[in-house]
Amino acid sequence: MPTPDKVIISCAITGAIHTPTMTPHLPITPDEIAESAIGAAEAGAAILHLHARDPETGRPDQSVEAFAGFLPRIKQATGAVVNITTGGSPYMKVDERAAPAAYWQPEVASLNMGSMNFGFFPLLAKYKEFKHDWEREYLENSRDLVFRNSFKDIKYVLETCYGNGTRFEFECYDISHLYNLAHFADRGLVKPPFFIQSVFGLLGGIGTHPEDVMHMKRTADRLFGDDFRWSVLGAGKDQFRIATQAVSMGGNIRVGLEDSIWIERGKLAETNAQQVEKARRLVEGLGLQVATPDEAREMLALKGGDRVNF
Ligand code: KMH
Ligand code: ZN
Repeated sequence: MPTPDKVIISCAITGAIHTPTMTPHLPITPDEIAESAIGAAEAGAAILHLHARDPETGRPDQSVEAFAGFLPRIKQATGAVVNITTGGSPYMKVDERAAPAAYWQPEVASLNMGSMNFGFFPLLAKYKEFKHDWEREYLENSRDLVFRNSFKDIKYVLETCYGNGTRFEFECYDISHLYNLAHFADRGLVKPPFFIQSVFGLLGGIGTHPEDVMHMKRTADRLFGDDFRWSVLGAGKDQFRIATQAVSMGGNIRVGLEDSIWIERGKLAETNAQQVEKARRLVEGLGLQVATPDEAREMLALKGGDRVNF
């Protein structure tokens, strides 16, 4: 993998793991998602990874129309690359999950590269009561949750979005997911450069030990050589430790309230921009530069911000 002189910062604005009770700063309504995303772009995020939520209950909403309230505003206000999730919530089926990316035709969409247990029930222990009825069962039911991404599911997402010129943020939660990506690459179903987002610290995926990060990187190096651009996200409290290790190894980074609600130990992040600013300081502190959206487009061979359906 070429060591980029520029570092792409992605920001994942709201996601589908954290629930409203966990932090008052989680963007939920279209206005909150738009404002938070614009703030993150202004702070230096070149790529904005977006989910949608029900504005009343904060529950993940993967309907096409749920994204209409913020996609145009984000596009008009920033030059950032829009990355729409095809992960939705891990409880959803792949056709529901892929629908928004298929319709809105973003430059980038996430693509989850393997099935896995997806346990966010440990979060239950931190909260005595919840604002909304759905939250407790959402977390509790993850004891018996398999986030399904069969080879057929992955191919479905590829076939549904590839024709639109959408390229992918390949979410790899474990070593086997890299081999799954290699399977599709070897058959010419995905084209390089591969934007590999290595996910650390989700219960059900690889851990957060520095050796885990090294192993993910060296396996990707061996499988993809110069054909991939490595990014990492550390879930929860490990977000910035993992980011620091990865940037020092030539990696790109993803932050955002989707993946961690914290800005430092025991202190809630009040905005996504706060985490992006911290990531920028980390990058510049190492003498590297934060990539602009157009530099990210160059590095990832993206189609351009105007060739979308919003
Ligand atoms: N929630 C992240 C750990 C997706 O949206 O497709 C991975 C993710 C998946 O962002
Ligand atoms: Zn996501």
